[in-house]
Amino acid sequence: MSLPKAELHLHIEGTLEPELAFELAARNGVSLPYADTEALREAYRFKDLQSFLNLYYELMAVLRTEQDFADLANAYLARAAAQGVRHAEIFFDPQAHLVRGVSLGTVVEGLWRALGSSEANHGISTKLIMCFLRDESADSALQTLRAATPYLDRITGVGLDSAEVGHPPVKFREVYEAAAALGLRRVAHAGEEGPPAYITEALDVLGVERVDHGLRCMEDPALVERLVRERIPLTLCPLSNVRLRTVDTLADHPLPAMLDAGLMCTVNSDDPAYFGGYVGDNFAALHASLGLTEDRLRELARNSFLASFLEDDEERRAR
Ligand code: ES4
Ligand code: ZN
Repeated sequence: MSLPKAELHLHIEGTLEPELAFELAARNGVSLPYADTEALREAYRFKDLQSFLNLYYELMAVLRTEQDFADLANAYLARAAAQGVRHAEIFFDPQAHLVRGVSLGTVVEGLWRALGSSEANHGISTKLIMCFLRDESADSALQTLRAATPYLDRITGVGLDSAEVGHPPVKFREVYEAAAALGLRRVAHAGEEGPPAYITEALDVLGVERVDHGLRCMEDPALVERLVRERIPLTLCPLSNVRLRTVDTLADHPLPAMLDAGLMCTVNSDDPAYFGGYVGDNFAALHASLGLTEDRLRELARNSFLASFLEDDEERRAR
């Protein structure tokens, strides 16, 4: 699917393909507990979000240097370009690297080596969104925000990810207030595995402009009505939902019902190396399994630019 589109929900660490993981492991003298890429791919059968996160954090051990992060981002951008992505708002998880002794500077400078030349090399404009791990403390998130001070010119916004249930948005009220005061845009994962109340809380307490996933809003008609009225974009990730067993099959995905309800939906890949495809693959799967028409797919692609953090002039150029 090469419709021009923006990708708004993409964890850069989730673009680590098995081949690159082994290449970086060799380069950095890191040993992986898998014999080869085949054996690693065998581990990609997840029963829920946590079983995925365990592997996601484990494989990050191979990411050590600026060049590793640059190579990771370049590989993503090349694949995304081939699937029609013209703009990407890219999540990264600094705390997952800080605990391994990899500094925020290494991560941001490394990613920037690729992002800084992305328009020229791949025809993709980019923005960076720094995520806090919600299963870590609020204090750790605040320290991470402080550590990002030297890099704020390269960071557009903040997000909230990792294990959702038991870690409600309100836990991060203070850090989101601080982020807003710094002029950062705000998003958060909510309603992926967590209840609709987490979506409401992300809007009311964290002041998010966009909800990542938001799938479970469909359990609360009053919330759906609000999201429609306020035109809050949702960054849906259909193949991710299937792989993490949030929906049984793609044919059961509520996306058509969500569009019918008037929700501002976008389609994204989340962690494409783990979930069976990049954003164009998600579009193609929606067409194949849910019979979404060309018009609907075009609407989704258009929404992705409208829901982006691009300024009007940037958006015109990207489209
Ligand atoms: C994630 Cl699918 C998903 N959900 C929550 N946190 C994440 N981090 C990376 N992928
Ligand atoms: Zn995600």
